[in-house]
Amino acid sequence: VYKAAVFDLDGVITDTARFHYLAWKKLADELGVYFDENINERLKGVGRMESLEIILEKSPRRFSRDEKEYLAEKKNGYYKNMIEKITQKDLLPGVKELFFALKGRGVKIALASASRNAPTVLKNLGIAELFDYVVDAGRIKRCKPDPEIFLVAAENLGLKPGECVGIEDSAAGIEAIKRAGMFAVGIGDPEILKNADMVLRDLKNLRAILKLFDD
Ligand code: B16
Ligand code: MG
Repeated sequence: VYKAAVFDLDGVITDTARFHYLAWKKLADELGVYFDENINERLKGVGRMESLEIILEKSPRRFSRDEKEYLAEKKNGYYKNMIEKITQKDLLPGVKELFFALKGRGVKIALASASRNAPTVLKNLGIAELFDYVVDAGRIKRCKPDPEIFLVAAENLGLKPGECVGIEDSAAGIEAIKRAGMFAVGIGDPEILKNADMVLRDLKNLRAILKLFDD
């Protein structure tokens, strides 16, 4: 029986992917580098620097380490301005209900987001205090699909990975959960999330998830 739910943030709890996209798009336009929603798909669940590398693939110019750091910082500034406006209304459907149902069952809740801005987003969503543990993305060395972030979450909850359910919207995230040895719930397109143990369109289907913790 599972004792904890380890959530991804972007695309599961709230749709910050849209803000990441708009912030990267602004930077890419300034650089005159082509960027679209398709390329953006590859950025999901991937860290800030790794995302920048993907965007710069389309540039004929080479950038130094310092320039890249400057550009990543610039994008982060745009992103931070955007997430300032996040409120409770930006919670995806079913999230709040699921959290309260999990709490009621004594199930632990953790966050495994690659975003260094995750604590600000949780605070603005009004759900920060519902988490038993939030992984500090700045301390994670290897990004998803590496299992590190999920393993750190389990360890800090004092649980074995096999006692945890991971919930993710990206293919890289599902791979990370599976490699960590957790049960993987995919949220979104079953085609993209085919390696998940269970796929749901969204979190509105509370019963399907809660069943994992009741058996
Ligand atoms: P930041 P997740 C990820 O969040 C995003 O999916 C990804 O697009 C972003 O680049 C990454 O966080 C880093 O975010 O620049 O705020 O540190 O899906 O792991 O919750
Ligand atoms: Mg995500």
